Amino acid sequence: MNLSFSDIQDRPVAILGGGVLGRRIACMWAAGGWNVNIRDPSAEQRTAALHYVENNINEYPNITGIKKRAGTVQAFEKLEDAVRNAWTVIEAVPEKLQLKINTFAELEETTRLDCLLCSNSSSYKSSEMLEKVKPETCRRIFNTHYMMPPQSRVVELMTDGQTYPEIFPFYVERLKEVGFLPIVARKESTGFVFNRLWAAIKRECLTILSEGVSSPEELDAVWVEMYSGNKMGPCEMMDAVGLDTVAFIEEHYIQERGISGVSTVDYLKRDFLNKGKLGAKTSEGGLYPPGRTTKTPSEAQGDHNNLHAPTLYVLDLGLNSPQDPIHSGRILVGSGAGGALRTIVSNQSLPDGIDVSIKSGRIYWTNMGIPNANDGEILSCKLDGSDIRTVIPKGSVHTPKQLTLDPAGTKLYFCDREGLRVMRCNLDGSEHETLVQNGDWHNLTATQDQSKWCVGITVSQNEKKFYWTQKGTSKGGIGRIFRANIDMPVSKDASTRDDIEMVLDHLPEPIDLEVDPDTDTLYWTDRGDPPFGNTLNKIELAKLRQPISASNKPKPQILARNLHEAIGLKLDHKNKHIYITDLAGMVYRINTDGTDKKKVYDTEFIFSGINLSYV
Ligand SMILES: *[C@@H]1O[C@H](CO)[C@@H](O)[C@H](O)[C@H]1NC(C)=O
Ligand SMILES: *[C@@H]1O[C@H](CO)[C@@H](O)[C@H](O)[C@H]1NC(C)=O
Ligand SMILES: *[C@@H]1O[C@H](CO)[C@@H](O)[C@H](O)[C@H]1NC(C)=O
Ligand SMILES: *[C@@H]1O[C@H](CO)[C@@H](O)[C@H](O)[C@H]1NC(C)=O
Ligand SMILES: CC(=O)N[C@H]1CO[C@H](CO)[C@@H](O)[C@@H]1O
Repeated sequence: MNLSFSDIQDRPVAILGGGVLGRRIACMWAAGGWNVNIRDPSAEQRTAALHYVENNINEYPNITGIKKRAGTVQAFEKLEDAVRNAWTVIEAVPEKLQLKINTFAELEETTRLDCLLCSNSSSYKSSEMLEKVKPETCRRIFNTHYMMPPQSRVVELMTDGQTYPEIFPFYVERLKEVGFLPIVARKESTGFVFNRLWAAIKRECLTILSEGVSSPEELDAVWVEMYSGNKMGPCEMMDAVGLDTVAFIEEHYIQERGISGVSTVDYLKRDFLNKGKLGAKTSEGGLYPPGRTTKTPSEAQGDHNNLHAPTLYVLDLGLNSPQDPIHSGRILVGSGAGGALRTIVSNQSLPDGIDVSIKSGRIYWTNMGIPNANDGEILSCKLDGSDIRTVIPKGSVHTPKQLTLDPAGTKLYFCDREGLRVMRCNLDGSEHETLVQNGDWHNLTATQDQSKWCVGITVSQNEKKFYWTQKGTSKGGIGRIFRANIDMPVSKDASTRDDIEMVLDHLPEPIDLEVDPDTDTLYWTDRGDPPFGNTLNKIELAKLRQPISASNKPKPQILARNLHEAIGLKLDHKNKHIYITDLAGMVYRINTDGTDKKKVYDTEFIFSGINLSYV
């Protein structure tokens, strides 16, 4: 079927029945910009419907958030007058099957051939109303079951078994445009979606009452406490709780009642548990894809949301402190779901890179110190911020930047910007060694050459390599990413090693890096100028293992734009999110595929590094 907006945009929506629901449906469509024809045989109902619209239509946009120039609403006695030129007819006549059958026969005669014919019936499938219509007409008939707009805006759509499938996405769009929340039943089903769910709830309530287990008052009190205002549906809730637990609980009912587990436990095992999909606690997801139950502050949050949100550790450079911008850096602890940011360490001198090891129970970070002085240091503390210890003392590192634990959790790798080098050491600072040396930092000319400044670092255990950025001048377009082997080549040192490969060049200004071993992908932030800078980028490592030539230059993919001096990034493997910090005091979260960029924190801080844990 050929569906196009331009064919319908000047045609009315027709509603058969101007009762309590019919007039609300009319008001929704009209407030959404459509001209609406109501048909009701009763003159009194017609007057009442129009009066309702007149009194209420201006309030609809406040509730739906849809601000459009309202269409007109007219009421007709004769069906033919109301539907003649309509692009859709919504039948809301009394719930008597024979009446519905006759209505569709009449609509076949009176509507245009492309008019979409909808039944509001909730107790009959539209396939039961097709007795008197031709086969072609059956293909443009379907159910649209409205709840109670404008407060309850759900509309359930369902095929009559023969409906053209392309009608559904088209109709869903039209419904969304006027503020409805459409859902489509994928096949015919008595009770659609909501009423089946509701039936199960009613069934269990009655069973509880019939067994004398509880009273209506207590049952309702528990429901109100658990669900009213709890912005979480039962499917999200099951994911949050864990599908293994849900199956375990249902198993008890199966044993005790002798009921079948085919569509509950067997279904969960076959489609989810056997595939490692245990819900929000696994990176495989559950009923929903991973990350779904972890919400950002702008989203409605229920009691069971965010059970699997990561704990975030972010560094504030402290530059906004009027008293002492150089010694006011801090470590803040927050959550992937937003909320309070707690300071656990303060008075640091320009902290830049952070890593957390739950295994060793400590946080490690770099303090750059005064950028042109040889006074950087690396410190560690317990997870609560206490017991601050020196890992690398002042004088042994010039201006340390991003810092990362290797995946085994035994070595700290870090870049030293004005020190022109990449270094590593054990967690207690022992075996401190230089891995890459780009020049002599004692030489002022050399140390001011920004193309030699090492900034971001990540370890790729699978490849036995580490990657680092050399950002180049500010917004200079001469940023590069390099890699070298974790093991130093025999009889070489940091200045003479011959295994260094440049894998990407001419980047705006790349900063922090992270390798995802699961997807063999390299991610990095870039604080250069748009369109390619101030972005989050990724590239498949496989592309960097092929021979690179002028004609075969690997091209990064931009996942997020419009950051404000992007610095830190951190992959959340469990939720399949990436967190990004920037100097404008923002923490953003996006999906690993680049969709759904959301703000988690919007602060007055100046953020550099970030790390996370699941505690
Ligand atoms: C549409 O369906 C609802 C739910 O079954 C029902 O309450 C309502 O009366 C129907 N609409 C109209 C206008 O008849
Ligand atoms: C709804 O919005 C209209 C137009 O902006 C305004 O005049 C009216 O006061 C609002 N009503 C309520 C209840 O906020
Ligand atoms: C941080 O420094 C300020 C000013 O020097 C001082 O008042 C404060 O006690 C220090 N805080 C900590 C936790 O050391
Ligand atoms: C300092 O570094 C510059 C640039 O790398 C070099 O040309 C110069 O020879 C160096 N000076 C000394 C004294 O080594
Ligand atoms: C850079 C990085 O990923 N560092 C660490 C962040 O925290 C997690 C969880 O504690 C560690 O596994 C990472 O190595």
